[in-house]
Amino acid sequence: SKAPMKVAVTGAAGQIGYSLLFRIASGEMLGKDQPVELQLLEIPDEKAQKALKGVMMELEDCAFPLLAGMSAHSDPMTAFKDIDCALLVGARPRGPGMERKDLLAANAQIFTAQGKALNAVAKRTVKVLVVGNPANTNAYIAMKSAPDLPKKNFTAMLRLDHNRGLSQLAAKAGVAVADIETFCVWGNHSPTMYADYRFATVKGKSLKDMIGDEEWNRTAFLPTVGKRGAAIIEARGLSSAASAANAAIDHMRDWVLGTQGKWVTMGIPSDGSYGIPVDTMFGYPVTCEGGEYKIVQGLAIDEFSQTCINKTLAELNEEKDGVSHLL
Ligand code: NAX
Repeated sequence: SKAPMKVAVTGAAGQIGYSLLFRIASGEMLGKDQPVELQLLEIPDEKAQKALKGVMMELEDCAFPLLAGMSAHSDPMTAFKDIDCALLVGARPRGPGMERKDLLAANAQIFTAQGKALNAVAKRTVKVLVVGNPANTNAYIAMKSAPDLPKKNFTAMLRLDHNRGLSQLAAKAGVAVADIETFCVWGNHSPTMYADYRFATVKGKSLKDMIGDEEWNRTAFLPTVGKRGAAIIEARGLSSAASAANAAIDHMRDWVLGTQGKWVTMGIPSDGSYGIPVDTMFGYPVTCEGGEYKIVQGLAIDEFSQTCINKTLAELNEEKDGVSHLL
């Protein structure tokens, strides 16, 4: 049987953690034949550590055959030791009256420290997924704080936006989600993201043609996907958790196990493709094979798409400027 893979999860006692850990331990992320060891990080706060212990008790009570071990941590230097994968979920939420720049600064502190710890103790091949918001900028900060690790090891989660888009499209066109190919989301995980179905197909037919209604893209589709997080909070009284955990599983599984040619969306450090400045953590259409992602190249960017891409890029640049003095 395979040697266990070590997976670190931060914010492990939070809402997303509660949906995420059980699925990792059951083999849904790394494969049904792949044992895992969970290295769980929470803030040192007594309540958080106690809640983490409770989650670990429940993990024990599932008797998952693939769960080869688990440990609780309050220091990233021990939590990230020798890990193969990191899911950085824990972040500082926006408190009442907190300004955007305070939020950026609080998170910059967390992701600088975690980037340094990854740099010091993680496996050199570690795959890092940042979920905690602002996800793209937090991933950028962690990458910049880990100069000895390859930049390509750092990614941000755009997959929830991708999956939200797929479901809206499937409903509109009256097709199965699984039949939609070559759809993607560009840019920042925020309402400025650009969900792009110009290239999407269903069984070889253009989804755009099937939908017909050109106005729907601007007036319904983009605003619905962009504001979906807020709509969930409005309905549930809590932010997306199970769907976020599901997207994290999808992202990491596809990165590790491959997409068999299928496009997915990942936030990755730009290599300059599509005119995005190098190192900007940007949502791109990618395919994955052999543990590596590759940007889908050569897509035509029309005027409307360029305007949307410019807008989400401007927001990312602004976030980057907001933290540059802290790096
Ligand atoms: P919760 O507040 O339920 O849980 C977060 C947990 O992280 C808490 O238990 C907290 O103690 C812990 N934490 C905070 N700072 C930490 C640190 N420095 N080290 C370790 N643990 C730390 O939030 P939850 O609903 O689980 O959401 C987590 C993050 O995901 C938030 O930042 C949220 O904004 C973000 N999201 C990102 C999404 C994406 O698509 N990229 C979608 C869902 C979600 O909104």
